[in-house]
Amino acid sequence: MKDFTCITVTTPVAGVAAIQLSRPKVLNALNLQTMVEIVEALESIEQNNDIRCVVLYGNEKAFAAGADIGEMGDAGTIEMLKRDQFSRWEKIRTFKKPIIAAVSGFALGGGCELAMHCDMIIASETAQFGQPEINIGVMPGAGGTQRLTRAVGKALAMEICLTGRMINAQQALRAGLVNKVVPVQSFIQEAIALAQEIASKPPIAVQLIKESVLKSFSSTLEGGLEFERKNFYMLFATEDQKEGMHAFIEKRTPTWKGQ
Ligand code: DAK
Repeated sequence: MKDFTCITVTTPVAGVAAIQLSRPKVLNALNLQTMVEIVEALESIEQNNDIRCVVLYGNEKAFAAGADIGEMGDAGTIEMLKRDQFSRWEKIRTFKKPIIAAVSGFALGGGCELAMHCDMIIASETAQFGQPEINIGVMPGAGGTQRLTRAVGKALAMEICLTGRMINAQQALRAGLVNKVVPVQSFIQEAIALAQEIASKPPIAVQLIKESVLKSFSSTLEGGLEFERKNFYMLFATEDQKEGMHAFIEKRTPTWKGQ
């Protein structure tokens, strides 16, 4: 993996790529370069069959405190449109392999939205989530009003977006925004362990499960059930389905080929 300036990409264990946001001086504020690099890293990971799951994290103090305000303060509508930020976020949304956000400290604005683009969130005890855009005269622009509402419900989403207040890790857990709250010392390891577990599963089934769960956000129940059913039948064309079922019957551990 090439060297980046705003992120660091490693392979902490086989099958797992870890992307660390590395602009600690500005609490990992998401400037344009960071977004470009995240997309570039994900595109490369998507092509790499050895990587099956991704962990995205910042540091203890901040996952990301939002889009880089310094880059936006004087921008006009046309300039914002030309930056084509939405297509970058879109590429994260359509990434095929599971992504787990490991969040400690601030996940605010675009940072909270980035965490919500991920498929699961492991939070440290110090994690704080919020959409404080209201305090700087704007509003969430990368899915905050939509994904947060789906995750935590209308009442809490309204409160978070309209007041700019943050919620802590335990509140986020109760609200269903995060999967688990763990000590600060272990939030990255916990996320990597979860990613490693997923990386050990049959990859085509993993991909279709991710697509099917995400489909539930954009389809009717009927449409989603049909999508799920077709994906289910499709898996019977894979060698991994034969291997998985035969291994069960033969009482042995399956070996997945991703085919
Ligand atoms: N941008 C730039 N710099 C930031 C920053 C940010 N979002 N957040 C923090 N920093 C910088 C601070 O300016 C400070 O820099 P120095 O003064 O040391 O040079 C350094 O990080 C440390 O911050 P503080 O000194 O403020 O640290 P504190 O612990 O006192 O406070 C804080 C932490 C997180 C409460 C505070 O920094 C804060 O309120 N930060 C701003 C949070 C915020 O408003 N976030 C939302 C930004 S708007 C889009 C999609 C999405 C978006 C935009 C477009 N498209 C698809 C087009 C998203 C927009 C946003 O996220």
